[in-house]
Amino acid sequence: ADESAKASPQPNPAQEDHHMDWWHEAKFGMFIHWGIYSVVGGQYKGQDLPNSAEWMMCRGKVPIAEYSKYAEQFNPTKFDADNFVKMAKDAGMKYMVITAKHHDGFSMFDSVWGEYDVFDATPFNRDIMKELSRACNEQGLRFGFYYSQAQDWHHPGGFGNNWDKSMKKVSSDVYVNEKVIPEVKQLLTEYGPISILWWDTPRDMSPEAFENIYSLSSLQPGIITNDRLGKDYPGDHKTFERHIPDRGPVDQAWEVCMPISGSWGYKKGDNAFKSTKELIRNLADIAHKGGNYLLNVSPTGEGVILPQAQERLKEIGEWMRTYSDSIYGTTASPFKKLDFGRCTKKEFAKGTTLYFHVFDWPSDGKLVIPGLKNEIKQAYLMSDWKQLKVTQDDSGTIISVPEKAPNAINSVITVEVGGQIEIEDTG
Ligand code: H79
Repeated sequence: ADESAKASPQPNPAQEDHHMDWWHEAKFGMFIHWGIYSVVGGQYKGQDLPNSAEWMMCRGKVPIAEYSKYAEQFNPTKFDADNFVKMAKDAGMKYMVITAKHHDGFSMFDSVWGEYDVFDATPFNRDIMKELSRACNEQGLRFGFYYSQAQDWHHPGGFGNNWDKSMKKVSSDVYVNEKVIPEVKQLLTEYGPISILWWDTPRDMSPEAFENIYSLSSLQPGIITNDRLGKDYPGDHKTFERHIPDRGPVDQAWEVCMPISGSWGYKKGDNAFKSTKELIRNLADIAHKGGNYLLNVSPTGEGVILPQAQERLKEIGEWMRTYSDSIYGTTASPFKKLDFGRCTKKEFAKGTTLYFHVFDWPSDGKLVIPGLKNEIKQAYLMSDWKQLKVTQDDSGTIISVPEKAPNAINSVITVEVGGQIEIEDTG
């Protein structure tokens, strides 16, 4: 008799929620911050403003009338939606989330609300969201919108602008009813399949406003939302911004978003690009902890993703071409801490596959897996499928590895074990 079949209750597939399956499988996405702020790259009146460049309107206390004029300079003639999507795909990313409207209130699509958008107010005269949505669909990448639902420094009912005294404030309900609702409705009905709605920076609004905004997500069945609409709206996943938590939450889905450089929006002279090594290890670290990685790039006012970013995406893609099986569809490490690196896993009916992400290759040719009690079926280098010798004793499992690391950043060793994972706590 099959004991395991008796022990676990049979799930009813009809009752199971599968809408996040693709997202968990995906693990890695591209975030894009792009707006009319990208024209000046974080500078105002010739001065570098501190912090992230998409905040320049606020940091510079730029009057609305003056800021709006940047639209006249927004003409990203070098933009090619197919190319953006290809870059993401080649890096191994499975989804894209882009700023449809950031806090500055400028819509990067042909907005139903008015003329303050990329189609009507710029010489570019194209609907960037539509082009990217189409390109993602054609190339098989999931597509989603970032939308700043509370902060809007342009609308008199939006939150955040306390510097432009010429503005006659109206209630946030007016703002929500005449701008947020129609725009989000438009984004969810006229732009093809939308997989993600990524809210940002919640503020107190009326319960009706929250409910009306929230209910829009039903326009795209299965859409995934983050936890930043409001405190009573946990969404489908938790968002961590700019930092990786020490330990991922175990009872909910979560994502780390992070700019590839120092700023979300394009910032002139930003040299804080993270190294390819840091980025690949971040991806492994986040997967080890059970989360997703949403990595941001910042197109310029001309529509170019900087060579520094392109180079890193390409290098991540090269690593992914060999090692992506150790990322896609994996779940969190059963090991709390591994001195040499990280671990991800996949569970199957007959056993478990562990992927050891080795950051520090052992100089003595012995990779020690502390406390692993399972019978090892096989172990091999993911780079060339070369079988590795395994011995097991009281200290745990020891895998004999070649002298030289196959990959200087992260070499993955695949270990197939029988049954469920059993680890003796080695402290
Ligand atoms: O879109 C990106 C940020 O612009 C947005 N979220 C990510 C995804 C964001 N909005 N607010 N915050 C993040 C947190 C606010 C940080 C602040 Fe500041 C610190 C606001 C004022 C001081 C950063 C530093 C922005 C201006 C100075």
